[in-house]
Amino acid sequence: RRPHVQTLIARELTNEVDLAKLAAQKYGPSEPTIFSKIIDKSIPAKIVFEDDQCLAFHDVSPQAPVHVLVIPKLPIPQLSKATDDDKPLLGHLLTTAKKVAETLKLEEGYRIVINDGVNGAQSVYHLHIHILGGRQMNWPPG
Ligand code: TR5
Repeated sequence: RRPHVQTLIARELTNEVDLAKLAAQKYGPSEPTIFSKIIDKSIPAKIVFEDDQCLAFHDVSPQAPVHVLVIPKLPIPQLSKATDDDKPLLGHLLTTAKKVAETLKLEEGYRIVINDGVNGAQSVYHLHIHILGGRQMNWPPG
């Protein structure tokens, strides 16, 4: 039986290769994205938070005064591919987003967005939570 990702992380067996293999088994084959290079630090990003499961960094093309992305180190391609055993990781991403928003002093509120697939206008197929803040957000979104 394959070890659960949380178990792998706990055992610190999760280098990039392990995570890519695990993701391929779980979600099907997919090309590595630019976010894998941000995780392995082979391209730079303005990182605001990192732990064993996730990374938060400023979006290169900010759509608000504060625009940060929170991503899992496990390359889940998109939310619709996530499974029930990703629940702890998904919960961790959301609570991390909340803590990052606190760190960035978004006391007046902020917008959390996950774009999924073509109709969701997803452009990078590595799950990410957008945190947008520092201005009044509008509704409905475009
Ligand atoms: O459209 P979705 O929801 O998939 O969001 C992808 C986000 O990734 C966009 O807001 C992009 O601006 C952002 N993005 C794309 C690149 C990138 C990035 N954020 C930080 N650093 C980046 N690098 C180095 N390269 C990108 N191609």
